[in-house]
Amino acid sequence: MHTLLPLNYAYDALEPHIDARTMELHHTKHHQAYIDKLNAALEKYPEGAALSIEELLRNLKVAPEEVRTAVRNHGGGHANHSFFWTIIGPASTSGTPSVALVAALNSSFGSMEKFWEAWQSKALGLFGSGWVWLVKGGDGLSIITTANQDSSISEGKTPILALDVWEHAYYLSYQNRRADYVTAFKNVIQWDEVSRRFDLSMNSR
Ligand code: MN3
Repeated sequence: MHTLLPLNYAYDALEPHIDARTMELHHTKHHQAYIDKLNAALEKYPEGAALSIEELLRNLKVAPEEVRTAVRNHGGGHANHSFFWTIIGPASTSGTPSVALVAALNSSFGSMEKFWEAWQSKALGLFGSGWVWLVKGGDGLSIITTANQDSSISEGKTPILALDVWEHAYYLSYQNRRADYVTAFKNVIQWDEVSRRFDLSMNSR
């Protein structure tokens, strides 16, 4: 059984960048619903119930066809949100990216400014609901998007940074102003955690 873990900060801790009501609904309603529907799907896939969420998403093809879409959507929703909660937090603890991560971003994108331009462009260009990711793959660092709740893990990538661009993540405060939400997101990134994820991705390949 997958369960909803508490956040390690209060729902209002990200204000004014992300409002408390959005955080509470997003965590207790949206994320919880993905978990409930994943658990329901796994009742019909006991071998999958024994796997970690990462193993499930890395091996979607082995899931029986009757539950594969549910595992992809709701397992992805669970994994994506679990990851997201760890890389955002209070602006007061945002910090800065590690020297190694900055060097890698400069190498891959030309400069931090160009990295953020590319990030913004991907976030605004994503039609409908989905996620923007900084990932490590066989070809190094890249920014990718996934539709719906598809996980970058299912594409064989290791996520380092992620942004939920479903409207439920920002609509109460930002309505149609996705660009303002993307800008606000930068204030609440927890760079120590993102830098740790980057280090792990470098050591795993
Ligand atoms: Mn969401």
